[in-house]
Amino acid sequence: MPSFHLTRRVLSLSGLWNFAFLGGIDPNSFAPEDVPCTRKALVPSAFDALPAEAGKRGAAVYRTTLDVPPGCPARLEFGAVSLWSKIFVDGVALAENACGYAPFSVDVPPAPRRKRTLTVWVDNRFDAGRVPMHAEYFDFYQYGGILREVRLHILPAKGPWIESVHVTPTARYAEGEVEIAVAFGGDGGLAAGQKLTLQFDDAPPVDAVLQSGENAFHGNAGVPAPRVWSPEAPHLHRLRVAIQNKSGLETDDCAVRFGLRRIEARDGALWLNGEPLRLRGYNRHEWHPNYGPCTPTLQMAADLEILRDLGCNFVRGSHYPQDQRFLDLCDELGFLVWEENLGWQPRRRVFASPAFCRDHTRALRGMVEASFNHPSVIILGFLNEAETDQDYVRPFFEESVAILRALDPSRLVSYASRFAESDRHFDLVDLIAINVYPGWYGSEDAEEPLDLIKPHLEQCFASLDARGFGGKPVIVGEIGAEGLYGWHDRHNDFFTEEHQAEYLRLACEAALSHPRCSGIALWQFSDCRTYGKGRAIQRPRTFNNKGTLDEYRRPKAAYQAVRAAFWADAARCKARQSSAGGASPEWPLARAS
Ligand code: ADA
Repeated sequence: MPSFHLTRRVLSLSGLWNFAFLGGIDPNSFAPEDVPCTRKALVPSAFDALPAEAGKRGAAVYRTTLDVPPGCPARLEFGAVSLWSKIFVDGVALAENACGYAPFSVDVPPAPRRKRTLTVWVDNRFDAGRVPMHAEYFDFYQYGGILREVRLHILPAKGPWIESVHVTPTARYAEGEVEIAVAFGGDGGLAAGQKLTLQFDDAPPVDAVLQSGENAFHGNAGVPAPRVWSPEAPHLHRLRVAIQNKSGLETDDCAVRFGLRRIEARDGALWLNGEPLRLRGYNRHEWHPNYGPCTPTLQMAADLEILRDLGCNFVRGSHYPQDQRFLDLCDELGFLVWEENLGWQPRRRVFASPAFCRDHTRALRGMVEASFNHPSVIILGFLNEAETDQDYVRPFFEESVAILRALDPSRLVSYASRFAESDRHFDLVDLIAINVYPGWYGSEDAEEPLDLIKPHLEQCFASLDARGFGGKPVIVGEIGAEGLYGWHDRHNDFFTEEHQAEYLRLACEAALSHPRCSGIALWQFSDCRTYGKGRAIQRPRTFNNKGTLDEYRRPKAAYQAVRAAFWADAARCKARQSSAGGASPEWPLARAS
């Protein structure tokens, strides 16, 4: 959950803003306050998902008024602005951002007046120099606009304020032990006479022990009446942190929600709270034809209800940082999430761009910071399907893994690879994720393409063991085939619902019966828009039609096939676990590397 506050004033800026779509102009050739914004646009929304600008690319301007008490600093918290954006307050450029899905924040310096003008330049044109993290060859449509909520934080005129609160369950999470890290912003640390209080749930607040002047607090604490978080019982706790002045008045506060749980990768398996874990789920794009990437919370909740009905406990948030509302729902409903940074089959020339490396790191940091306290997020990923069969990606991958581990050592790090048998960097990750499409891509010469699925998966698992990765858990990060909703044909050939259903049935069977498989994320939950350019031949309707549901969430024939496979697997895992006393799984078989 984004932080919540009782003392600090935090305003959601959701609503109608003044707006202008300018098309193909160079945003740097205009002073933002000179642009007349004669229309209104809803924030958050994607302007090019709505009828007037559907499918258009170009620059747009959003403008609104901020109400900031004179002399107070403020902070703007942007959930996501896509693709490129530049933020101005009172005509002064304060920040630029070039990762369309990553959260970021902008500090607004104090001013003597109350009314301030916020102008956001947005540009959804592809430009390898300016927005190297985005490209038109991706297999999902990238929209423009202020895609997620914007919040305005009013900060205390005289610091310090609470910059962040991180709660990490320790190895003694079941007894309620957590590690707390609070960072202060503003003038540095607490002034003489100020103190920091910590309050779990409805327990009385306690004083944190720290020296005045220290600009951070770090310590372990015990959650009173602790309850463990799990998919079956997703209990959440709350920590509220406040700064009090010497008269006992609160000058700032910040509350976060967290869960007591522990995720581990060891002995070739995944373990949640000390029990073997099998992941069953889907890759999901945040997308709906009516709203583009700005789906209403109701749709997110409906999607999770469908996933639950399908027997899933897992969502891979492909291929970008997730909307905080979605993660909140996953926390509350008990779903496990792989969250990843934006990246889609980046090639060599992309890695050569210093701007790409800078933006990728920024986005990685923004993602980890925003999601730090979500118990649902168990895996942090980056760069889907880079050329990891090559050595040139190594320094970048080493650095990204190191950044993730430094920011958050409590979660597993991974990337999805399309080189199951020739990937050169699996040694870097905690969990191996292989994306495979046997019997779909490259099956032109096969007599019976569906017969390729099982042997291919077996070969991938065997090759991983043979290359010394037997000690690492493996999941199938993607597998799937297209099926066009409503398309039936006596031949049951490619693109029919029946072919897709059989494909997914065989894929689930082959993966979930394999002793080395810790889970599967099918490609994909629901159909989504992609680009015609270059891909139109493979992508009827210019949609990626590998959804088990179509874009309106109407189930295809594959729905029942997956549902049967997932529920049967859940029952099998449960039976095995209880016969093994929960501690020693028959699957996945731990193999020495
Ligand atoms: C890839 C990719 C997905 C999607 C899928 C497909 O491996 O990661 O985003 O494009 O294949 O449908 O081909």
